[in-house]
Amino acid sequence: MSYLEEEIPKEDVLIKDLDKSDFGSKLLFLGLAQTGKSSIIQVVFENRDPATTKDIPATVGVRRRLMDFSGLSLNVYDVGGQITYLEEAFVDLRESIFSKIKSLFFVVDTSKYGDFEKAKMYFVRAVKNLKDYSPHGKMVLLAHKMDLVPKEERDKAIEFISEVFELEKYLDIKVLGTSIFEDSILDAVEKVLK
Ligand SMILES: Nc1nc2c(ncn2[C@@H]2O[C@H](COP(=O)(O)OP(=O)(O)OP(=O)(O)O)[C@@H](O)[C@H]2O)c(=O)[nH]1
Ligand SMILES: [Mg+2]
Repeated sequence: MSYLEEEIPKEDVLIKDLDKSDFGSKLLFLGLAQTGKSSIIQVVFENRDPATTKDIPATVGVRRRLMDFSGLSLNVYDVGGQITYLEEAFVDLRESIFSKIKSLFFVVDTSKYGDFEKAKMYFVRAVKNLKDYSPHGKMVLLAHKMDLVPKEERDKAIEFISEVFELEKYLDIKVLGTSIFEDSILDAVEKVLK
């Protein structure tokens, strides 16, 4: 029996056995805690009202959701950003998490300059793992929560993030300013999935 014929839980599942994950295009959301990963997933793919995302609990472990979006079947992985879960994803679950990725969204809270260096450590590890396990996977850096940055400072914020993350080293990784309260998040996801 193929995987698709099995009962696939459509709702959120906590990942323990990742072997049977061949369904649709795999997207991976990574980033430090509270940067907005689960909010993005729920607003973009599940039409959640952005104003209600404050109630989303911190993600425990790695969650996977199967969904349809613009005619695509998606297999969306949401890794809890607390250090324990990140380490679990980068070490114990590395191969399962980083294999067969179509798009990796690395999410940074643009308003939290103080966290950039810590985020960068995981960013660099994510780049390496993607290269090792999904060489054709595409990665994008989301300079998220842009609504918290005054409009006239947004270009500067993007420039600063590009410098801190040394994006000149990774010519295929773009940085996109996003917010769940603006069209920018949908535009960014559509651009990456194209
Ligand atoms: N201002 C602003 N807040 C946002 C945005 N996106 C998410 N948030 C808020 O950020 C907080 C954390 O959101 P989550 O989606 O739970 O963050 P997470 O990255 O999934 O966190 P972990 O599961 O702990 O890794 C919530 O209060 C959201 O409402 C955004 O674009 N702008
Ligand atoms: Mg979360």
